[in-house]
Amino acid sequence: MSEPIRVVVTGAAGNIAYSLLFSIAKGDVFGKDQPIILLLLDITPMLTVLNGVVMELQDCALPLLKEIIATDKLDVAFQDVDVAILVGSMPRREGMERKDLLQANVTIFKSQGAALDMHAKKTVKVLVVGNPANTNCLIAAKFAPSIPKENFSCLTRLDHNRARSQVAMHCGVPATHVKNVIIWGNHSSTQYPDVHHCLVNVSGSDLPCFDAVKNDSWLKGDFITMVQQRGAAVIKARKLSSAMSAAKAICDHMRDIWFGTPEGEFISMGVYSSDNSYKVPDDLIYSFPVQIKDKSWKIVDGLAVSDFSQSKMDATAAELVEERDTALGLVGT
Ligand SMILES: NC(=O)c1ccc[n+]([C@@H]2O[C@H](COP(=O)([O-])OP(=O)(O)OC[C@H]3O[C@@H](n4cnc5c(N)ncnc54)[C@H](O)[C@@H]3O)[C@@H](O)[C@H]2O)c1
Ligand SMILES: *[C@@H]1O[C@H](CO)[C@@H](O)[C@H](O)[C@H]1NC(C)=O
Ligand SMILES: *[C@@H]1O[C@H](CO)[C@@H](O)[C@H](O)[C@H]1NC(C)=O
Ligand SMILES: *[C@@H]1O[C@H](CO)[C@@H](O)[C@H](O)[C@H]1NC(C)=O
Ligand SMILES: *[C@@H]1O[C@H](CO)[C@@H](O)[C@H](O)[C@H]1NC(C)=O
Ligand SMILES: CC(=O)N[C@H]1CO[C@H](CO)[C@@H](O)[C@@H]1O
Repeated sequence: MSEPIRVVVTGAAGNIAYSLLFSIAKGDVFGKDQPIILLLLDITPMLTVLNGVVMELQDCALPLLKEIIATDKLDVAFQDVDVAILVGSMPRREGMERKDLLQANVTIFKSQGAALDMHAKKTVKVLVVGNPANTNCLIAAKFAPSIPKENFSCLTRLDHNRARSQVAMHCGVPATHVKNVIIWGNHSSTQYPDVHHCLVNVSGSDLPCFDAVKNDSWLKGDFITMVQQRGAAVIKARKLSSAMSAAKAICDHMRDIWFGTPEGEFISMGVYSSDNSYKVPDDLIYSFPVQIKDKSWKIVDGLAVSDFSQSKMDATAAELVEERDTALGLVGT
């Protein structure tokens, strides 16, 4: 057995973490022979609840889980971590304006970025889930200048999985037979779920998605809005935001960072833009199609982009530019 790795999860007393921690601790992400030390961060008023989560993890009697450290202190939580999954963010309260929420959220990610900079391993892989995920991720990266920006990513894998599953259900095939959907941009209702490069395995051979689905108006209309608004639909039905599916997507995302993406396939994640790929402005965390090998990602280049697609990709980029500039003003850089 190898040395244990140290994995911190923030918002550890919350909804998503309740599903996520079990999957990580039983080996779904880092493999069945990788021992794990879990560091669990939440805010002081949640420590009692967090202690209940710790008891349940102990009661799972899992062989890979070597130690659990629950804390409300950033320096303890981020000490020597190999992986940081930042789930916790500021819950919306009655009467809070959008700007107040953004202020509250970016303040959290500024201090967590600074703590990563001081205490984490320089090779740490940081995944930001808490909303607004793209902008929070950018802020954390900016306040951790000693860690490469490439090591920061934000979650759009849930949107990716939603798109994949909708196409699969439409074609009557398992979700694993649908590959290379793309989520472009912000993790919000302006994201662009793109199936122009998606392939569907129908009776043994890969068909372009449009040929497999045989309903262009659905793919260019209702399919896109359904994926964009799926989060809101889940909240409306469940009175809580997506948690089981978010945890599954976090596991998929981190497993791909750790072990790489399958040959010939790409997945979606929010990563740092720095080479104007697909005309996306630099210095954003923007969701792109990426392939991962040896724990490094690369944006898939050379994909043909129609005018229809480019306009949607530009719109979600514009939203992120605006949010970044507001956020940077709020944290004072
Ligand atoms: N990117 C995505 O695809 C995606 C999907 C679903 C949810 N989300 C977001 O994930 C976040 C968490 O969702 P949830 O359902 O688990 O929420 P939740 O409210 O159940 O849990 C959040 C937890 O974070 C904690 N927290 C708040 N501030 C913190 C801080 N400064 N440090 C550490 N912990 C802190 C809270 O105390 C709480 O226990 C939300 O922002 C949600 O919008 C993102
Ligand atoms: C800040 O986080 C809360 C809780 O996750 C979220 O509801 C809110 O929309 C976020 N703020 C912004 C500006 O997105
Ligand atoms: C970008 O997406 C986030 C959710 O991650 C959302 O809270 C935010 O409002 C969006 N940005 C803008 C400027 O609308
Ligand atoms: C498609 O799926 C079948 C199993 O149903 C598998 O045998 C085949 O190899 C797959 N084809 C491709 C191109 O992935
Ligand atoms: C295509 O999808 C739309 C929904 O977007 C549906 O109303 C229509 O019946 C579908 N057409 C065919 C031929 O299945
Ligand atoms: C995912 C990723 O980009 N990881 C990189 C993090 O930084 C180290 C250097 O500190 C690189 O070796 C990794 O490839």
